[in-house]
Parts: sequence; C-alpha cells; structure tokens
Amino acid sequence: MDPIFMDERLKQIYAKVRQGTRLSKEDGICIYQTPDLLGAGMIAHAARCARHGNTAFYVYNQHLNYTNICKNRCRFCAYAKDRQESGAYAWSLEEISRRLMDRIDEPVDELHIVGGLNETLGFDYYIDLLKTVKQIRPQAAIKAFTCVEIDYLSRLSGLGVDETIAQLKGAGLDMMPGGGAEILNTRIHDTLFPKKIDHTRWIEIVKAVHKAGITTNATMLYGHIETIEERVDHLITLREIQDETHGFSAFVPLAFHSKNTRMPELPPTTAVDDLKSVAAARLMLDNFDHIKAYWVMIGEPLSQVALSFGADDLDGTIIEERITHTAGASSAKGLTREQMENMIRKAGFEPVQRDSFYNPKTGTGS
Ligand code: V47
Ligand code: SF4
Repeated sequence: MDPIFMDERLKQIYAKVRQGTRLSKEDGICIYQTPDLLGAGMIAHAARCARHGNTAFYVYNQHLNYTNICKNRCRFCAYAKDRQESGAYAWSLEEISRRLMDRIDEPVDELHIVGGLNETLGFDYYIDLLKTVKQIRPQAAIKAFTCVEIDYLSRLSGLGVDETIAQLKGAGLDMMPGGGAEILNTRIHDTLFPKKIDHTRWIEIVKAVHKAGITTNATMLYGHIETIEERVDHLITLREIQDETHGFSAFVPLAFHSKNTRMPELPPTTAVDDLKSVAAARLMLDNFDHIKAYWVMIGEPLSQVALSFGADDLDGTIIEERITHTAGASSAKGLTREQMENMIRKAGFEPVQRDSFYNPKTGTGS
C-alpha cells in the first residue's frame, strides 16, 4: 500500500524513486518546498534503506586544524584570522606530533586535516606534515586538504595540479574531505568568498583529484544567502561530476553558523531545513552511496532523526572540532565510541564502525 502523502506532488516523486528514474530540478525544489516534511523524509528513508538497510556508519576519527591563518577571509568563516590577530596559530610539526601522541592509545582510524591558506608555510611543510602523521599513525587513513588547498599548493609549489596531487599522495594523502565547494555558483562566490577559488576551478580540481585515484567527499554550505534553486543546482552539479568520475564517497550538508562571522545577523538553520537538506541530498544524489548527518553542525539529537530522513552516516568521534565551534556550535567537541553507538541504537539503527572507505571494522569490541 502506498503511503499517504499530504502533498500530491510527492506521489510522483515516490513513483520515480521506486522505478529508479532520476529526479529533476523541479523535483529537488519540491522536496525543499513541500510542507509535507514527513512525506519527503519517508521517500528519502526508503532510498536510504534500499542501499544500507538499518545500518548507520561512524568512524573513529581525529581532526587536526593545523593553522587558522588564512588569506581568503570568506564572509561566512569565523575560524580564519590574520597573522597578527590575537588567537592566530600555525602548528609546528612537533605540535602536530604531540597532538597525535596525546591520543596514541585510542583506536583512531582517520585523521581529518584541513587548515587556512597560510602564506608563511612552504610546500615542504605540507609534505612533511603528511609524512609525520603517517609515521606516527601508519594504520590510519589521512583525509586531508580541500580543493581550495590543492589549488593553493599547486600555485605555491609551481608544480601544477596533477603533480601536486601526485606528491601529496606519495607523502601519505589517502582521501580528501569535501569542504570548500560551499555553493557552486558565481553569485554566492562573488558575495561570500570572492578570494577563494570559484566553481569552475573547484570542479576542475575535484575531477583531477578523482582521476588521480583519490576519493573525496562533497559538501554544501546552506542557510546563508543562497536560494533553494541554487541549492538544487549545486546538488545537480555534484551529481553530474559523479556520473563522470565516480570519485565522491559521501555528501555532507553543512548548516551555516553565524556567530563570529561577518554575517552575525543571520538566524540559525531550522530543524526542518536541516532534515530537508539531508532528504534532498539522498534523493537528488542518486549516484552517491553515503549521506552524512554531521552531528557537530546540526547537533546530536537532530542527527539521530536525520538517520530516518536519508542519512546513513554520522561522521565520527571527531575530537576537538574547531571550525564550527568558533562559529557558535553548541554540540560536543567530540564523542566517545560508546556515545556514537548509543546515539545510533537509540535512533533505531545498527551502528557499524567503518574506516575511511566504508569498510566495516571488525573486532572493535563493540
Ligand atoms: O569548507 C566554514 C564550512 C567546511 C562555517 O568531508 C562553515 O567528511 C558552518 O568540510 N558555519 C569545513 N560551516 C568542514 C568540512 C567537513 C566537515 C565534516 C566532514 C567533512 C567530510 C567535511 O566548513 C568549510 C566550510 O564549508 N564552514 N565556516 C560556518 N560558520
Ligand atoms: Fe580560509 Fe577556508 Fe575560512 Fe575561507 S572558509 S577564510 S578559505 S579557512
């Protein structure tokens, strides 16, 4: 028996999803605009369960934000500082080693490493950073640098994009996180992050990274000045790239936090918008395996609900998140494995601890 939809348009979308027919831009806009939140969520949940059953993934990871000095100063970023500003920092390799050693007894499987574009650091720093991390944590995957950093490093080194990626890969880079895309659109770029690479360059770089055999995630920063149409266009652009490269692993919707940014007047995203963003991603990105509910940004309780709105992954234990907390996030700075598993079980799903490539971990004692 078909579920009851309050919005007739969702019937057609449900039929398309069941037949495996790709959703159109209008369908994407409808998922965002429908008053029938549960209807949209139910379709996304069906698509999620078809791929993953009642499994919900998480990873034991550690974040390292090696510098907050950044020359780009995007309007939405609370994290970046100028060199002379109080609170500006750049970690030496010794500092990075110390932070890794502090947690060496923990079973960390992934190191998530990103930072600002700090002109005092040379290309060698990045290579040595990767080598140092690999030496201390040889079993963990290094998920580091966004396309923004790759573009910057290729200019810094003068090596060109392909050779830069090859050198980083040679030094230990295993995969890349999805940041830096924001909303792939000229209007948003010119207004919010004019100094950062634009969508054309982001797409060029992500394709080169995928061609080099490095998988990446993709993100969408929502809840600022973008329109629904611009969000859906962003998802369709990612879907088209994925058709070509098959190099995206997961998609992560990122809810904008305005505190300490240059747009402090903007209100927080609502729970309804957060859930619709997860559902729209699951349904529009029919060629992505994984949709993450990033608990740091939407909070632990709503991420539990998001598992029933299309998400199959809660990211990870994290330890010491800085970027969103500087912008006012009230979630924890890290969670234990027990807390992650408890969150998942209480939401009605079976937790599976994974590595960076979604291979289940066995023998973790959980
Ligand atoms: O690129 C910056 C965003 C990103 C704010 O790939 C902000 O697994 C909200 O990309 N409010 C970095 N968001 C984080 C990121 C990420 C996080 C977790 C997992 C993965 C993954 C990737 O955070 C930036 C930018 O898009 N951001 N400022 C802010 N005020
Ligand atoms: Fe720099 Fe990234 Fe912040 Fe933009 S979002 S100012 S590129 S650290």
